[in-house]
Amino acid sequence: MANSTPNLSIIVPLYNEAESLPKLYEWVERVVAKMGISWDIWFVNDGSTDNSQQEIEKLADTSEHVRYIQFRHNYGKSPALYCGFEAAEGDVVITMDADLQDDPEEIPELYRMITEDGYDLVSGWKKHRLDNALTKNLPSKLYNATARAITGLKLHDMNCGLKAYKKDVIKNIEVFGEMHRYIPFLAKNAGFTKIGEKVVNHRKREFGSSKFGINRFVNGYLDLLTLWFLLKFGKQPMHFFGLIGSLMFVLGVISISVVGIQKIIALNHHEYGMLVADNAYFHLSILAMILGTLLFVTGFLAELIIRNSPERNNYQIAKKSC
Ligand SMILES: Nc1nc2c(ncn2[C@@H]2O[C@H](COP(=O)(O)OP(=O)(O)O)[C@@H](O)[C@H]2O)c(=O)[nH]1
Ligand SMILES: [Mg+2]
Repeated sequence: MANSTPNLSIIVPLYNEAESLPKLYEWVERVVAKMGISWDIWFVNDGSTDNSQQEIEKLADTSEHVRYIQFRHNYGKSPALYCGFEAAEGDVVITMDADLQDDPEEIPELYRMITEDGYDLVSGWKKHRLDNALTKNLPSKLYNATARAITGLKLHDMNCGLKAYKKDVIKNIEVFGEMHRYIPFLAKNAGFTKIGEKVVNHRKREFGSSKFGINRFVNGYLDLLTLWFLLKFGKQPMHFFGLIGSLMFVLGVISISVVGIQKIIALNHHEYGMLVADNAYFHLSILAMILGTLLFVTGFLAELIIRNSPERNNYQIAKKSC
């Protein structure tokens, strides 16, 4: 099997989940063995400081299905997925959390939805979530509502760790920073449109504790804004900065002209009262002109950066004749 492409690759990013790993592997193996397909499982150990690596190597010694990547230190879930996606060769790829909150019993149906129903990506939906209501479930609902509005994807649980992909998808997206929360959006932007959802069973955490606190939502929102901005103006920053920069500048010129004309008229009438420098509009006009110029220059610099980016001519090509 080592040389041929497996039908299924499972990727498990993990950080300090030693207690869960043996049970997780045993359960996954039990479920996948019944499917009669070739498969492997990639544990991406993100610099765990507990016994996770020993547990993984123990599993690798006894099973031909187990592969692993060990980071020297903790980089985050997105880098772990990035490396998993690079390494995995399965025609279908399933990602799942290591903490046994994702139910391995979901694997066959997720696999079937990709291979038979033709989905590019199926995202799990933890409809009955067994986490703390106040710190997890409520913020998650708000967050997903915003994500739906911004991304246009009708998913209820964008950040669910349990997802299935066609190989093409994972080989054509680049997960970086903390963008693992928006993989469906990255896939959509890469041109993969058949994105579905499956209600999945959610289990209570058996061992250890959650690694993501409330700050994930703050970072999550900021990342969402970045993504939206990149998608809308990433390739043409001048369309954004240039437009508001020019508008502000023109507004500044108009209002400073009005201030000047008013002053000339006043002088003609021999009214020497207010100095131009005492007129609030004078300062606002100058501010608008300076800000307008800065925004315009920012847009121009951004355009120059893009023109020099090695990514500038990266296009998603679905098919090409020889
Ligand atoms: N690669 C990597 N995985 C992580 C990190 N933090 C958490 N994880 C894994 O991501 C999955 C979900 O994390 P968890 O703490 O259970 O989040 P929760 O289920 O949303 O509370 C688990 O498999 C964790 O081991 C990290 O820093 N790097
Ligand atoms: Mg969890």
